[in-house]
Amino acid sequence: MGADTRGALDKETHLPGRVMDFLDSLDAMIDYAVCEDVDAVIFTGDAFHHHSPNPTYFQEFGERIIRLSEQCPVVIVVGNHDMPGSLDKASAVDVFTTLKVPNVIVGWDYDVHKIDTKHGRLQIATFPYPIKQQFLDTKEIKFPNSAELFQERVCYMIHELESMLSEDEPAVFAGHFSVSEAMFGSEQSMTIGTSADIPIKELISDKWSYVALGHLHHHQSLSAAGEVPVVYAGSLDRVDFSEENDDKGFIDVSIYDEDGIYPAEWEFVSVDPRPFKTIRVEATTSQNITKKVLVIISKRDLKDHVVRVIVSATEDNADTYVANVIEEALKSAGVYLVHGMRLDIKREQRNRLELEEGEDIATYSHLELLDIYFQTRDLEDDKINKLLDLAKSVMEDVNDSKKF
Ligand SMILES: [Mn+2]
Repeated sequence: MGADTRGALDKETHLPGRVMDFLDSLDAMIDYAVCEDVDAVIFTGDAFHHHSPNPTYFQEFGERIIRLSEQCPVVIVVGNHDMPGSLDKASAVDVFTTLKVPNVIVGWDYDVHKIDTKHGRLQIATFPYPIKQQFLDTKEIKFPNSAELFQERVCYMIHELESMLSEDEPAVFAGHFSVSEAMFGSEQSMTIGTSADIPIKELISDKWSYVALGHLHHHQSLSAAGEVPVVYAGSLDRVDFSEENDDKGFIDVSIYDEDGIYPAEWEFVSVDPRPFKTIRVEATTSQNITKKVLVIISKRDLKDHVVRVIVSATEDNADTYVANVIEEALKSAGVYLVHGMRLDIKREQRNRLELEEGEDIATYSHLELLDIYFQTRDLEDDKINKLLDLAKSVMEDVNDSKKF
């Protein structure tokens, strides 16, 4: 919650529309859990975007976790976004432990929790986001091979947990980290150089019935047929436009008892997330850009969508782009949120960064300057957009001054 705080405020909660979208997705999951009478729920981390969430976010999240805990035990693994900048401070979800909320277990430690469900004992190993400082001492962090050492120790810890399991009860691994073979999105740029990427083979073990992972936003299954399922549920809603084409939801896992062996089956359940749409208009040869964009808008179903508009123009026709007319048309089309409007002006190729005459460099934002620079490199629009999205994440990350 709180990764995207745009959108008109909700009349009841006064929370931004996009925050409400994430809560609606959470509600869809809880409704399903109650309706299907599930035995346990595992939340694989990053409940909040920041470790000190706005109290209203916390209230809304907390009410939902309590409702869920009335259905069944709830295990919450601590993700990097939930973690404070210092190991002796509390995480965003520790309050459930402090207040001893029945049926809610916060996975702050590398540990095996034995949980009694309606259908018997379930072992859940929790593996919060591994922090370098926990696995290496200050001397080791400076070693040239510190990344390998870190990875080795995290893998060792995974196998330690395996050795803590009872053979006669099913076991689920619930972790928050990257797997080397996985597909990354914008979340990758947030942890470059500080995260331990775990090879998939370290998680493939007969000891686990199921390996539930969090951290990566894109839902994906990583193991081969016949192996234990290793699955990222993915984020419960779209975090940004890099996830425009991803469906969003959660995983329904069934574990069977076959004479002391506990195989699992799983399925992805969509929460029917808020739809996103990028309207990309190549208008470098148009007489009237606004007219062209309006025609495109009129042909699309944009009702209740989060929309961004990216238009390419030239210096000659750029003045036919009228942003507020386009924005009005989007509103009339029932768009839920205009997430951004960008006019890319194709200029003659330049070999160095040049600003218009009389323009002061200080009036440009860092992102705008990067955009201008990328244009001079003659990169494809798609590539520029990806780079700008990544740059934005890095800048936000620096602004957050997060330690890891
Ligand atoms: Mn994470």
